[in-house]
Amino acid sequence: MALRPFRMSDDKHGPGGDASVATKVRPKTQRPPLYKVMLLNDDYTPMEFVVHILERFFGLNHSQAFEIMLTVHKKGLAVVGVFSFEVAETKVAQVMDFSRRHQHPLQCTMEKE
Ligand code: TYC
Repeated sequence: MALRPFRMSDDKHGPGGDASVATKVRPKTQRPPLYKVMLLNDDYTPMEFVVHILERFFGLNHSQAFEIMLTVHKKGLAVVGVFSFEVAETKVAQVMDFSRRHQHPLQCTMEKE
């Protein structure tokens, strides 16, 4: 064949090209979306139970846990943490299961940040 077809890889100036002009390559990486995990207030779940949940499933110390519990109690809800989808989903499930097993109506939800 006298002529071969032109290929994009022949274009040394295009993306990923090797032209001798100094160009910065910035690979476009997508950050995974993050999810807020929120606790909702109710009139029945004991405060100490909520504090225990925050210590047990979110690794908060007692005073951090107490503070967030009070914020939920006063404001109606609070963000407990921000996680990847899978971790957020697991935290919500753990809180919901544990609360239900103890017959408390505590609600935990997640929302894309
Ligand atoms: N409002 C509850 C009470 O007075 C305490 C409470 C706090 C419940 C936080 C849920 O997510 C919650 N016992």
